[in-house]
Amino acid sequence: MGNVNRAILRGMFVMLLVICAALLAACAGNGDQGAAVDVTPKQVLLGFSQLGSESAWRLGNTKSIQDAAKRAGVDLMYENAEQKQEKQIKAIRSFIAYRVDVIAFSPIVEGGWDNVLTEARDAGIPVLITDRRIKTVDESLITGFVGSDFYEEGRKAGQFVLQKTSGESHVNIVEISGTIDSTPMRQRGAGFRSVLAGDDRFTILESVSGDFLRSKGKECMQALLAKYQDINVLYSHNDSMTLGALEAIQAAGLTPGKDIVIVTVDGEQAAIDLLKAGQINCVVECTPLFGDKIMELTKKLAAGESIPRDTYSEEKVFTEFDADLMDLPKREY
Ligand code: GYE
Repeated sequence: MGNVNRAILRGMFVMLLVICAALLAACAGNGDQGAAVDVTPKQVLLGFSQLGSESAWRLGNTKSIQDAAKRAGVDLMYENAEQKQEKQIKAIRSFIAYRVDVIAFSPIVEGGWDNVLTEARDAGIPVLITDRRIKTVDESLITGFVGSDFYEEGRKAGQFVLQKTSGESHVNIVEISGTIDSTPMRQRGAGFRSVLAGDDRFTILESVSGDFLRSKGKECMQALLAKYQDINVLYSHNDSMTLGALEAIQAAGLTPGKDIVIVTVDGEQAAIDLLKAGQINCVVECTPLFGDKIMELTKKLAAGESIPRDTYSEEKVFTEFDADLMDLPKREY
C-alpha cells in the first residue's frame, strides 16, 4: 500500500474515532442530566381472584386486601368469582393474558386447578394461594399459602364442647358444615372430630352442608330440628350460617345458648355480640385480616425472592367462660 493511501486510511480512522468520541460524550451527557432515564421503581401488579361475597368474613377479607394494596403501593387487579370455580379460572386466565407480576387467589374448592396453574407457571407468573388450599399433583405450581389453620380451629371447637359438657353422660351434636370440598369444611370437621374421637358420650347425629351461607344455615337447621328432638350442641362452620340457624332455633320455640349449645367459627361482630348476649356459647376466631401479609409476600415474589411455604394467622377463641368477655374491643369484620 502506498504512502498516500495509508495517509488517507489513517485520516478516515481518526475521523471515525472523533465521531465515536462525540457520540459517547453526547450519550454520557444525557445520562448525567438523568432526564431520559426513568429511575422510579416499577409498581408491582397483583391479580387477585376472590371467590365470592358469601359472608361478613369474606367482605372483611376483600376490604383487608384492597386497603393493604393501596397502603403497599401495589396495583391490584381484583375479580370476584361469585361462588363459581369457572369464574375463578377465567379470572386467573385473564391475569395471565395481562401478564401481571403475581397471581393470588382464594380457591373456592380444593380440586380442579392444575391446568390453569400450569398455564401460569408456563407464563412465568408466581402464584400465591390465600385463605383456602388446593389439591394438586404438583406442589410446585404454587409458591406458598397465607391464611388460617382450620384444623386447629376445629380442635378448639371440640375442646370447648368437651369443657362445656363435662358433666353430661350423653351429648348429641349436629354439624352445619361449609362448602363441600373446601379446605375449611374438611379441616374444621376433621379437627373437631379428632378431639371428640374415642369418647362415646358424643354422637354426631348428622352433618349437612350450608355452603357458608346464612340462608342455607337456616334451612339446614330447620330440617335438623324437624328430624331430631334431642339436639344438645350445634357446631356451625361459620358465623353467617350460625345467624341463620339461630333464627330457625328461635322459630322452633327454643333458646339458643341454653337449650342448644352453639359453637361457631369466624368471630364477626354479630357473633361476638350474640356471645355477649348469651345466645352463642363459643366463637372460634378465624381472621380475614391478612391483606398486609399478602402484599408483603407479593412484593417478595415480584422481586424473585422465595417465600415461606405456609404463613398462618394468629387466632383466639372467645367463650362464655371468658372473664373479660364484656370488654372485647370492636371487631374489624
Ligand atoms: O370461615 C367463611 C367464609 O374460607 C375461612 O369462608 C373462609 C371461610 C369463612 O365464607 O365465613
